[in-house]
Amino acid sequence: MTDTMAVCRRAAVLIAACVALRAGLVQAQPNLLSNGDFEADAEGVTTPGGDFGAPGTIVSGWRVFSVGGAGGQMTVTAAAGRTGKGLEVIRQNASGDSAVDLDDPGMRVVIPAEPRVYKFTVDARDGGPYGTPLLNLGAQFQNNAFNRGHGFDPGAEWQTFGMTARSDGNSAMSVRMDVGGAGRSVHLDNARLVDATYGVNRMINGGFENSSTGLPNWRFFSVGGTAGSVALSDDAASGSNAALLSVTADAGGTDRDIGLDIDLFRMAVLGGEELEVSFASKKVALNDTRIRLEIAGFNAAGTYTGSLVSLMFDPGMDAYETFLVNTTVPDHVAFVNVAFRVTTPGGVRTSGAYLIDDVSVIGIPEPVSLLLLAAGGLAFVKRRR
Ligand SMILES: [Ca+2]
Ligand SMILES: [Ca+2]
Ligand SMILES: [Ca+2]
Repeated sequence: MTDTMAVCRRAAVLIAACVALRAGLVQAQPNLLSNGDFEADAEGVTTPGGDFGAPGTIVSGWRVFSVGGAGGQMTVTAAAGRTGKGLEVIRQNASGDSAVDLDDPGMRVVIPAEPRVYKFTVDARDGGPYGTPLLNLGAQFQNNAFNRGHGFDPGAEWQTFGMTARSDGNSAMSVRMDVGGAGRSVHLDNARLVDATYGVNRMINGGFENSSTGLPNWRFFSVGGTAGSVALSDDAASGSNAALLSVTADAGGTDRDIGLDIDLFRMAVLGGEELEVSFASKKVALNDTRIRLEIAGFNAAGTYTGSLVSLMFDPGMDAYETFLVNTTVPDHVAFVNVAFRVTTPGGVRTSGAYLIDDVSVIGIPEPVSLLLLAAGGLAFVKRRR
């Protein structure tokens, strides 16, 4: 065998390893939270009343606390469970602070000491004596500048809410759930924190399956005199639901704009990384239109820095088509918005309607790091023999 052939054969083995690794990466990541499903403790376990701080001692795997007269109470109960038991969180007063979190030296999740992306999701519904207009989800880091939080309004039915965050390069992080002010309560279950740096869809509710009544983690916007709507449709590319974006009028003032995006819940990204973006779409209205995917970049301070992707697609009316785009994140970009708008073939926004489903944004390793990972994987296999 010539040297060239040997090199090629080795390269072929590595490429095969890369393909296998890539397939492996797109599998579910392990939940980094212990007792995220709240099944570890007995039915009826509850906090003591008054001020308390209980890292890992009342609700396994979590710190539950109430300070400054907040009147917090957390109870493990099947009544609060989506599957099995869940956690009921009540807060009586606006004063002080009360939450379920991991922000204690003995509780934080150990993570690699390098910038990575994490995805935190939880199932929630209004419950207990009050319900709540606000469920706060947060990610907490040693460098507070990296802390991130988003507010959601749970309804009567279970929905899955979530967020992404960039880690600060330190080796531990916390997540937090609370209900803010006075006279509020929520039922929580299936809290999940995964490393979403590679091979994990970072979109929260990208398949529109997180709710049977609405589109949590999305925003429909219509400003400047435009008119339209977004609704769940059961004409889905996969699962039970898709989003139906209808634009009935795109005329009005100079500030007009209309579409579907995640601007309130921008996705965490890493400068320099490569993203694979895909979505499925089907045209609904008869007129000759396009659907435009726009990925807008923002720096760590939240300032818009330019567009990463602005492309028009032309799916047919008979069946869903899936579109795939790769993009490299500029170094200064820390968050992105993902937006869909309806345009003419010439790119001018116009009336029209599209079904959208299976929106996915996945970080993919660069070929070099993929090769290193594959080589590391092979070395690991060798060592275990
Ligand atoms: Ca459970
Ligand atoms: Ca509510
Ligand atoms: Ca779906």
